[in-house]
Amino acid sequence: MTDTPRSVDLLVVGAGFAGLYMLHRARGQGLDTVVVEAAEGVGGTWWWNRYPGARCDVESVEYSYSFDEDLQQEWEWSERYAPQPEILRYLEHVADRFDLRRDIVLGTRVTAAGWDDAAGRWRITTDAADGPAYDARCMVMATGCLSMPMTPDIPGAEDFAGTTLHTGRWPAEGVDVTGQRVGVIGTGSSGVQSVPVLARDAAELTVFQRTPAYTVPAHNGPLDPDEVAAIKAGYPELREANRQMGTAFGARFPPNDGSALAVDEEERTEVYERRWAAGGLPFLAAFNDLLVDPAANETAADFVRGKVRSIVDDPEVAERLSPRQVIGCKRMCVDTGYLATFNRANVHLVDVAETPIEAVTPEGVRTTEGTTELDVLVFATGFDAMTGALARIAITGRDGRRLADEWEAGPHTYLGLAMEGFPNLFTVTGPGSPSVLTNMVVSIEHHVEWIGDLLAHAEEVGAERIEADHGAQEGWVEYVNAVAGITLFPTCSSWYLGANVPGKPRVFMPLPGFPAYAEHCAHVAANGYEGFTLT
Ligand code: FAD
Ligand code: N01
Repeated sequence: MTDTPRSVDLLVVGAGFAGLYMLHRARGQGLDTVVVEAAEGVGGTWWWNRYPGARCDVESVEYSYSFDEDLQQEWEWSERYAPQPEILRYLEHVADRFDLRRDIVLGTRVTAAGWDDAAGRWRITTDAADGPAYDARCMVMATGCLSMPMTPDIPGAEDFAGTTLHTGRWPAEGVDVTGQRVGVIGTGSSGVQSVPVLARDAAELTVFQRTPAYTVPAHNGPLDPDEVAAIKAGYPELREANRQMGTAFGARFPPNDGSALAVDEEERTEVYERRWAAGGLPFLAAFNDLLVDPAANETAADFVRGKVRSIVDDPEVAERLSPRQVIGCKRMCVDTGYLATFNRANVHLVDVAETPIEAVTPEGVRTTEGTTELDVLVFATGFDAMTGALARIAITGRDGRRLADEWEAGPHTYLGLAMEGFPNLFTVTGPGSPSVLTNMVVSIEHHVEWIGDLLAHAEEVGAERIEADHGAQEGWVEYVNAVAGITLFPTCSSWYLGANVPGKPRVFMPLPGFPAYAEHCAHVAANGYEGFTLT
């Protein structure tokens, strides 16, 4: 670390969708801004997650920035759900197009940030041996909700003689599994996307499943140029509709405003069949009470279990692949041929809820039933979500308050954007905001613009410090808990609740429902940023 810190108006941590746009926006407001990114390239999620089959599950034409009309008109998406390399190319293009790279420091992890109250500045340290430390008037944590991979602590894992991989840290040069015996632990979205692709090349593929996932077909394919032309012609309207979040998700989820229980079984099944045929996450918008009424939810869950039985040839395998938890309670998966993959002779399913993993040995994975010998072991075991990346930075606010202590019993934020005790520090898609329950690009653009407006307002009124009030923050935490409590989300062990991380407090972290959230944020701004103290 060099002795002289680099002094900036704004330091942004992370160069994914959020960090890139924050830099562009802040520069546009005349703020001297630097982005510090741990990866060796821009792109965030799409730089790290290079596993075979990785792609978005919100349609590409919507899972993209709306802030620049020329960009959205000129960029051509190839498929309904773009594959990872294409989304990465898009974000690299954005970095080049808006000349962002000159203010992005790559390969550098922020390790600590401490608020110097006398100076009114953040003092920031990184892991760079020869780079500068930073000091900044403001900080924006664009560190990502799903950027800190989780590998379970399985005895013997370090002794495995073959290749060990995590889907969220897949090597850029790729991995050739041709003729190899591959094991995949985990059947969330990453497992569900990678299994069909790995199965094509591997000699044998064994899937170690603890909880079966609900998965709906993507029906992915090349985009129809006429459809794209129509979307582009109406892009401003489509983006605005998504921002209004009339459908609660920030993407075209044609809503059905009726209850699943208000129609007879025949009509209900017809609705589900239509949604299944259309594919993707809008399946969960088939009726308006699927995420609030257990009986309504069960009708959708039962329909999907019926599909599992119809696709998977072996009835015992189908039974093991049939989820029992509330549908949507864990993030639903969107797949390309996942269930049918289990009809292949080289694919095997091990139910580790029934026969738990005891250890990883040099040869493979040992369950209570025996050892599966492997050449490659893939952990598709997810992330320390929403707070994981923030928790790994030693953040110390006013009066020496440590974020780690403040969040010991679960994250406390105001609007998911700021924390009391931590002046001039903002989070994009932080806990307490809708974030992962939405099309995240819509949420990210909303947050970046809202933070940008707040910084501009502070400048206008001559304020140097912006801090959330204790009462506003605690009221917000209560509100988030109350809204989550109306839904079925907290009813199963999901990463939304932190249940996948040993010792993490079980608190439902995202806020369901964007429309009310966006309205609330607009109201706060219109009332002179009520709930914040500006001095
Ligand atoms: P990220 O893209 O996660 O970027 C955060 C960056 O911060 C990372 O590059 C990380 O290295 C960096 N960072 C973190 N801590 C530090 C530190 N201390 N110092 C320096 N750098 C740091 N969402 C959707 O809405 N639709 C989808 O289809 C979708 N598909 C997904 C597919 C996968 C495989 C995954 C994992 C997630 C997906 N998501 C999807 C969620 C996705 O994370 C967001 O859509 C979006 O990419 C998040 O952008 P971000 O900039 O907020 O965070
Ligand atoms: O991670 P996950 P992910 N032994 O946490 C299992 C986004 N995303 O990377 O459910 C055995 O969902 C765990 O089992 P259980 C999306 O938001 C999107 O797949 O805890 N198994 C589970 O099956 C998504 O939700 C896409 O019982 C163990 C799996 O590992 C989020 O990222 C693609 C285990 C983890 O699933 C995370 O998805 C990829 C153990 N010890 C990601 N520990 C798209 O499609 C964990 N598991 C756009």
